[in-house]
Amino acid sequence: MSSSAIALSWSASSGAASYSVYRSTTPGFAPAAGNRIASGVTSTSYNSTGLSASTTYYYKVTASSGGGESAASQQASATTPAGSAAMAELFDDFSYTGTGDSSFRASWSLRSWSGGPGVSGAQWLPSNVSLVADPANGANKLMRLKATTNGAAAGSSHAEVMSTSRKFRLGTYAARVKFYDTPLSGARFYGDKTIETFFTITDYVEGDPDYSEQDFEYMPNGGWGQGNTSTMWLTSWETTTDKTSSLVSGSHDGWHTLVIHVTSESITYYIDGVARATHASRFVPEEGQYLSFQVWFDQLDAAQGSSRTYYEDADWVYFAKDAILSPAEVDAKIAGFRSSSVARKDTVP
Ligand SMILES: [Ca+2]
Ligand SMILES: [Ca+2]
Repeated sequence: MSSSAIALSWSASSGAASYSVYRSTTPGFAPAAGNRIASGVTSTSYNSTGLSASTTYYYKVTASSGGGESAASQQASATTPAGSAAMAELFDDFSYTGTGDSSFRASWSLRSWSGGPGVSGAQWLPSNVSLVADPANGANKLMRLKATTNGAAAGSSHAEVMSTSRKFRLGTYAARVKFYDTPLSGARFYGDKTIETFFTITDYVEGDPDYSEQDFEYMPNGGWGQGNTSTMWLTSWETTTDKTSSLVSGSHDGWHTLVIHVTSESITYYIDGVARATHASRFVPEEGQYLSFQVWFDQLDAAQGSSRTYYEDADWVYFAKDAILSPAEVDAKIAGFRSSSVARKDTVP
């Protein structure tokens, strides 16, 4: 045990295919999606990371088999020693005056170069990114990305915001993002296959054996073989040719907290505290990645010549290096930054 990690082990349960691990600082807690820190664990041990010093943590483990998830184990607890091992982390509340703000530009780059993905000939415009007041909280700012079209490639533009640093590999990634089914302006045409995203990515080099990507890609108007059905795609890439996708069908219009756990064994995607997909170890990135947001068109309804603008809003983004935080712990982290008036922090080396 260190001041930031506790090693857990338990006895094998007969018939168990895998285990889930739950953590809380509240004794007698009920295991739930929001306090799960691992699922699909096939060994009988787990290293619980991302802990605070001098804190008592409570754990429960469940076994999963073909028949579902077992009742939780007895509660176990341990208290971390005092220590100064601060976890490296990034938090950005997007509290900038505008995208021209030098502190914004130091951390984020706005794409202006053309090319894939998406509709060939569309532009990627820095002016499609702005900082707007949060209608729900006047003290809060949101980063807004827009994609506009008039049905023609030449009349279309996309948006991308990418971290200037490529240093994010193992750990917990999170963002609070608002997806929209209905355009900001103009009519919704289901032939517009719009993609609203939060993702991580290395530099794109065709054939690079260490290329990787972990994506939340929401398509409000369907696409990619899903007809007009709103679909969230959870995709991991290992090289530019090998990928695996998990689909969550249905509208995701509105605010969502998106979390990705990337360990040396697996990648797990959470939407609002619920684990939606776990991808195998070969998809785990070998190199540091960027954090990125995009809104773009994969296809256009070329029969419609009226102007329409699709969009998404990002409230904040967070990363904890080499530490796994449950979605509930991420929420507590964000609340802590805000209560101490931290709008941006980056201690990730
Ligand atoms: Ca890889
Ligand atoms: Ca914010």
